[in-house]
Amino acid sequence: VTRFLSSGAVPGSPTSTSAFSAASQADWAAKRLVWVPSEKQGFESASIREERGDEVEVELTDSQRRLTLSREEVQRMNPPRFSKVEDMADLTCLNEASVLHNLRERYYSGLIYTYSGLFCVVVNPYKNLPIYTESIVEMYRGKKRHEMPPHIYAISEAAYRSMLQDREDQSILCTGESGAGKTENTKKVIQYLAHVASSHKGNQPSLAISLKGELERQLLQANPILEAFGNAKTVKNDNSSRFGKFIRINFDVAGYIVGANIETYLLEKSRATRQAKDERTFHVFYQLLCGASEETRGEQEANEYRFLSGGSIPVPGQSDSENFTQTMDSMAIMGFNPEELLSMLKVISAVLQFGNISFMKEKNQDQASMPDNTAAQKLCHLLGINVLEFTRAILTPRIKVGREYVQKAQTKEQADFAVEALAKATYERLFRWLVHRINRALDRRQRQGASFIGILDIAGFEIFQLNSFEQLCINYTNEKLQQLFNHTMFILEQEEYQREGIEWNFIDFGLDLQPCIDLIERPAHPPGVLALLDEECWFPRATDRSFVEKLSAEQGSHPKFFKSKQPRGEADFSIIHYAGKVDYKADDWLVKNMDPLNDNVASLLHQSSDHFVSELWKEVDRIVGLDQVSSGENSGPLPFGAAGLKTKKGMFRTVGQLYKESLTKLMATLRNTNPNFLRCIIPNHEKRAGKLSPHLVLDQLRCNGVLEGIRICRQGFPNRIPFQEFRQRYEILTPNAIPRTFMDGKQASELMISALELDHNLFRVGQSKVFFRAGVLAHLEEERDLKITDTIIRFQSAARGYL
Ligand code: AOV
Ligand code: MG
Repeated sequence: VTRFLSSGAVPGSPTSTSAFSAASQADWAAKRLVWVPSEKQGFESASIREERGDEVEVELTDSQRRLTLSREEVQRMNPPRFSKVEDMADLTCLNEASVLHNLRERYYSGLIYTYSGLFCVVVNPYKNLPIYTESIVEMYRGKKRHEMPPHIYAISEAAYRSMLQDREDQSILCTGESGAGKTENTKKVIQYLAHVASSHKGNQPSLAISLKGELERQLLQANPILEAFGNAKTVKNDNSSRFGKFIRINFDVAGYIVGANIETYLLEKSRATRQAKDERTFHVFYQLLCGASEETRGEQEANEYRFLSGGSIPVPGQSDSENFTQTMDSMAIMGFNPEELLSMLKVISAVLQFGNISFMKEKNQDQASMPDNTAAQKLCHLLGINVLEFTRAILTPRIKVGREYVQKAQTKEQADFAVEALAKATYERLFRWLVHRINRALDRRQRQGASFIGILDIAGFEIFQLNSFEQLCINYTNEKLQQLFNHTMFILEQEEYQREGIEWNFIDFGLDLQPCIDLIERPAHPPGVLALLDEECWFPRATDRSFVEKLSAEQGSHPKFFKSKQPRGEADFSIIHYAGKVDYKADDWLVKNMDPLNDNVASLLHQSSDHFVSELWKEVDRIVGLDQVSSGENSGPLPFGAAGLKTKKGMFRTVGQLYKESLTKLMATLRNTNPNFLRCIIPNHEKRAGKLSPHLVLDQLRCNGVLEGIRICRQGFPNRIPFQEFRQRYEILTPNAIPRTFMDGKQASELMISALELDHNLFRVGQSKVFFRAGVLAHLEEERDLKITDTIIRFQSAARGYL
């Protein structure tokens, strides 16, 4: 088992690795090995043959082919003793190639976790490794980070200890693209904490078996439930989270769990009604269709529902009917009662039934009609509303014109739109209720927590061919998180330098991201994307097009903004995010931002005879009615022109506003915590174990700031060695510098450094360590190797002569 945790090197310190003989080190030094770019492998190994000014001639190790490259293209290789290092900050040659090489070597040895200075990188293994058992949890319990190989448990442990010791709230932030492993690791954090911080075990020897308390058991069930309702199979991930979440676990002073709370963000509700090819809607729909009794689910099959675009698509290795049982079990453990379960299932069925309502165009008229009301009857039965009232509310809703209400016939398009919007809203409300209900179960204990650990699992940065409003929100979130990351790293670096008394002016790289964040969230002078979108939503006869025009007029000269060259081209505008340029298409943004609903039907639902349904629809005052959007010359289904608004502008919050507010709140919470970052990396897009696509990994390292972190590191003095270790390892290079008598570490190190005649710009001497620029240690290593080989050779010949 430990094979999957450690490479055999002594954890934490590459300098104590003796796996490489002096001879192999010397061999390495003589070859002058470097990494050169390679189409297939990302980088491949080569040795320098000749250097001519800015050019270098190299020979590829594998093919012996010779190449001439510019000096920037070749990256120095680390000495062999740095092979598979657990912390990449220890690498002396800090470059992209070495980082990739190290991650790859470790990955192929089943070592998926690697530190990079202050944060941790994990590469998705796509297979179950035996590293998450309770005995491994026990191994990490109470250990310091450097005492054990890198692991999500080590991060959880560090967060837990630091919460207890420093009385500071903690956060664990998982980022990475779809399928990278954020959700899996989130679950491991909870598993770890539920195990080590349970008040129901361990220190009570009377309990023979380790029984988890009810709270811990419930906490562990929260994820399966949320996944059933909020996850779906996408082309990228068979269990893709279609919402973001922040799980906050509260602890008492003694470190026992006293409760938990879950905050969710931006459920992708459109999935409830439409799915792309080869994708599924939320798992729970299939679970219901496969697992529930006929009585509960009705008699229809998956391919008879229009909202299940692909019919029944199985997920490899998963059984929907078994998962149904598990979901139901989890909800039972969570304390849901049978009525609640049945009510939820009915609402899920209702969402499907919405899709089976179909409208016709009346002859010679624009007006919609509903010739067959079978589906509507089923729907209304499930939702406890009157079918005639429902039909009227859909086909001829009452709309306020001036001071009076009139009935206005709807077109087929309008009726279809209304039904789809209602289905999505119903599902979203069900999801919200579910989260609320889980929170009630987890947070019911009255005891106030002393401190908390928050675990964030959100969608990572997304760049598709064309990107919509959802991607803007996701990328905006990632932009903010990256800013927090850069800022944190900067603060911590700065503190370390200060502690060591080193003069160094660090630049806050968090500031680099501010212009892009402003471009999105700035309220005015000039307004950013979200503010302009809001403004346009209230503007008469506004369209997605007029929004793009205003945005281009206001932000056209912003350095992070690009207006599309062709006005009707593929993209409408582009934003230069920290992770790359993203092309956005503004179709339907006004509708997505306003999220209008047929408020006639909403009021019916609010008055439903079914208590559960009326509870779901109790807040109807925030709805923007369909009547508040009038026809225009737009391409979207419902062009805007906010005529005669019933809902006052001040009361109503747009989707963008709500999102910005919840994000602001989240960031404020995170800023008050000590953040621990986990960067999840997807190794390939085929969901395959044992395959690492180098360019895919490099792209992610670029996006998630690992390489950026290294760039920042390189500006300072990334390698640090305690005085004692420095002297032990390199005194061989300065044989007569230090007197034989006792001397303190700092003084000895200073004498050695002056004997080494290092340029002052290459090092700093702190209070307990020597700090070096990137690459200096590699140089010292080479020198040391030559010296040792030399000594060995002399010793050998001396020995031979002696014989
Ligand atoms: P995500 O959360 O980052 O994607 P997941 O955590 O759902 O990704 O991981 C995707 C799949 O990869 C899982 O269903 C597992 O099969 C596998 N996997 C990930 N991490 C591990 C691991 N440590 N050990 C074994 N298998 C793993 V998304 O929610 O789509 O952004 O939106
Ligand atoms: Mg996920």
